Amino acid sequence: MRAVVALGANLGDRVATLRRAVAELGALPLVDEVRAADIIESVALKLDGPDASAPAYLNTVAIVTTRLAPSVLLSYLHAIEAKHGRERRERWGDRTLDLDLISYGDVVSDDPRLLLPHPRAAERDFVLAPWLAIDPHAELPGRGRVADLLARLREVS
Ligand code: PH2
Ligand code: MG
Ligand code: MG
Repeated sequence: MRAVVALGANLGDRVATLRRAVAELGALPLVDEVRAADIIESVALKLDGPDASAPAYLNTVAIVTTRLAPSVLLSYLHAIEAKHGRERRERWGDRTLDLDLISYGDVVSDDPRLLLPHPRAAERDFVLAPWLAIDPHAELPGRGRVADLLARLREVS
């Protein structure tokens, strides 16, 4: 199965953290391959919009080929976040590492413990752009082609 994982960091040694996290994804049991996009920098998006006064994010996206069930993969993502000192204090607060499961095959799920695809992925340039860079044919299940979603996003912004 192909899973798409978005990685973000805006505290600490951001490049080292993202690189290590990609390596840790590749070392998970039942993960066969990980392909990550080049790292990009983006303004922190807060609950009330972009905030240039907050530490900037580095973001990337990894395509993970795995035989792990989505819920198991998600718990591994949380374990990798915890290992990098991730604290959960405020929603969309600054963080050393954030790993979001964006999609898992073409699964669509409204289970609140595991929403698939990720409900805000279609509005996030910093998810769509690196994803498209490593998969020009990418599709967000139920939402259409990533290339079209990104073009629409850039039209309105
Ligand atoms: N993640 C968030 C909130 N805001 N902003 C940027 N630029 N990049 C992120 O990865 C990000 C964010 C919550 O997950
Ligand atoms: Mg996130
Ligand atoms: Mg998250």
